[in-house]
Amino acid sequence: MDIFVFTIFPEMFEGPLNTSIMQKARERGLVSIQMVDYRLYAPSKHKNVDDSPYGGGAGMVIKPEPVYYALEDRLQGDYGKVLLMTPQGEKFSQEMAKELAGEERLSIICGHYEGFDERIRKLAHQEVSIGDYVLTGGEIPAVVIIDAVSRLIPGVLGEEESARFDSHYDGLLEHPQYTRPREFRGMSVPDVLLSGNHEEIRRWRRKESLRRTLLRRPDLLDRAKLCREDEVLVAEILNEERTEK
Ligand code: 6GU
Repeated sequence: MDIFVFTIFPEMFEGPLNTSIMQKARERGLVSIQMVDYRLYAPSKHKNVDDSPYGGGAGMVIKPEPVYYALEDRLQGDYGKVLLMTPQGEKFSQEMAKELAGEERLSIICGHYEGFDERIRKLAHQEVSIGDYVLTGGEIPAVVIIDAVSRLIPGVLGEEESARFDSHYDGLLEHPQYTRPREFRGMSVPDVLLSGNHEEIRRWRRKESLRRTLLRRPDLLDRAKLCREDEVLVAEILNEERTEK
């Protein structure tokens, strides 16, 4: 996949996209990511990318020319899927990440501090937000999207890791995990995990996954597909949680 990021702060991408799994994915040629500083395309000699709003008022607005010129110059007519990062966009989700992972090229436009001139929106196929809070710019949201999409590209995660997520991402939260030591500061690993009984371990994990989801994210449980065994486990959990209190 080819990703182009249009930003006036390309340095904000350096750490996250040159570390760990993202770095490996880029080195292996599974994802190509290019940052384009659209300030270089500003028409004035002072290279300003923003200006005050027509009609007056506080704040600044990102001018259309730098963004249009940057995309025209760097994308050579192949824009791919164009995303505009804005708190007014559609909320990013795992489902959206899956859709975007099927694209050959993504072009991501980021603003900073200020709003976009409305004509910039015409370039975008989709406006995207990462959640209901306000950040200083679209750069961190763009990193979030690039990370979430890249790990779905075949080969980016190891075989084992992707299989783990495939089987686990059925809309439930993960069950508790333990590693050595068996006891630490009076906190011990549940006996069932040391039993060697694979069927019991599977059932325990499923149950604790359901318990965590029920207690922390009941909204997810409404959408998850539960089998007959799950319904039995949920009934057990509700009993246990009732008698706990
Ligand atoms: Cl995409 N941009 C900004 N500035 N704030 C946000 C956001 C985007 N998504 C959530 N908050």
